[in-house]
Amino acid sequence: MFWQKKIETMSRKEIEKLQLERLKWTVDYADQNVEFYHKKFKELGLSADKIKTLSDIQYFPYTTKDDLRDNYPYGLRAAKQKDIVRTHASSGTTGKPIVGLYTKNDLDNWADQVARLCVAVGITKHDVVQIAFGYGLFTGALGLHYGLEKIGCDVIPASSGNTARQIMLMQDLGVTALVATPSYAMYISEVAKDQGVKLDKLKIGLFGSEGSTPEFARRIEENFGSLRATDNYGLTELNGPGVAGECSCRTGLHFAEDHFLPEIIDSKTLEVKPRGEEGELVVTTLTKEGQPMIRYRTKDITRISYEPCPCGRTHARMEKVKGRSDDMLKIKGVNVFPSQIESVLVTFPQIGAHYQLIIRRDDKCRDTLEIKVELIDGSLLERYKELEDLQHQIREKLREVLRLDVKVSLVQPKSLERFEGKAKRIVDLRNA
Ligand code: DLL
Repeated sequence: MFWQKKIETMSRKEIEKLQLERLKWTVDYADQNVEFYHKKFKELGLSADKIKTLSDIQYFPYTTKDDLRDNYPYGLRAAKQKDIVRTHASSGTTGKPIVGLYTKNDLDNWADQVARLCVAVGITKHDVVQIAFGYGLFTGALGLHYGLEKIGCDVIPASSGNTARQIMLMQDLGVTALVATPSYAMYISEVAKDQGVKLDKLKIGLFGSEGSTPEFARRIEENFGSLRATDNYGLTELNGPGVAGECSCRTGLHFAEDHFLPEIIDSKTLEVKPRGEEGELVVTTLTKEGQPMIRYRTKDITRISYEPCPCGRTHARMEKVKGRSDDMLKIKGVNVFPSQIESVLVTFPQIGAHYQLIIRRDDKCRDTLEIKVELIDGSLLERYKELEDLQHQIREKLREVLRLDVKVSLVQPKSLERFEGKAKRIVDLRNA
């Protein structure tokens, strides 16, 4: 089943022709409308008419999350403010988010990109789909919502949390597909299992926004019974979900190549890697009007295959994301940067500068974060009331900044490991 069969099954030659046209348009549009790009291109003597083939994009400079942050909120906006019809945002290291800006055309294209990947895994207008992503600035919920609505599904905007109610709705409303992060889907499935509730009407899981191994996905499937877990990928900087998604073959995520031009680079040398090699995904938008991105460095590690897929789709397939080249953590769907944690910890004079972040997966398969931090005065460990108060204050402040509940453990002075080179503060015990 296809959403836009003609586009999804174009020959490689046709795809590349379309990409080249759109690439020239995007570069020219960014040059004309975004001072940030205009300045950079001018310095390097670059312009759209220098682009003769797709690989000429490699001469253009990268765009990074820092560029978005430094130009927050509107420095990379290309459309006029009166033409922006939606703004989303995702958290960043400094507390300032990065924003996603959409024109009416962007929203239409976005809904098509999402509809396409949902249809590719078998969603039809007869499906009843529960969205268990948090509605708000996050792109996940509204992104999936409008794509699914465009297909004609019955969309239930349940939002995240209140797991007992999620399960009740699924039973009562005959839900056939679930949108969630893989970890939340796992949690829902465990609770349902504990309650002895059978959710066997559920046939498709549209999971994304964080990585999950195929083994993890299989466990979700076992718990639910009849559900097939599928993976889709995207980021706020590139609309949100809809950049790539699995088809029913589940042998990679088809990249929406008519809207996005992918490259794989070496994160250290910044050189473009040969086709098929693993590296950091870099993406140039091809149709985006609100905030076009030229060679955006996603920091996500993957590889891209141009081999034909048995499903008949010709768009390249991206391997499941292996990890990030930077150290952003994603806990219960929330992006957490170590530097955000550090910025909170340093405001407490009672604690030292050394800390450790321990990530575990609890028995309900949710990721948890423990922050170990050293006390300046070890005798506080014997003064329980004071110790508890301090722990509570730190936790509250972290909750405010991260919007996440974390465990704080105050430990003896000088008890944490020291490093001579780069500190390794993250201890990931999820696969231990
Ligand atoms: O997570 C967009 C999204 C929402 C995608 C819902 C799919 C479903 P951000 O919050 O900006 O946007 O986070 C983007 O999350 O750079 C990846 O590191 C990670 N990520 C997103 N999808 C996947 C996935 C949304 N399927 C960052 N597998 C990205 C692994 C993913 N990582």
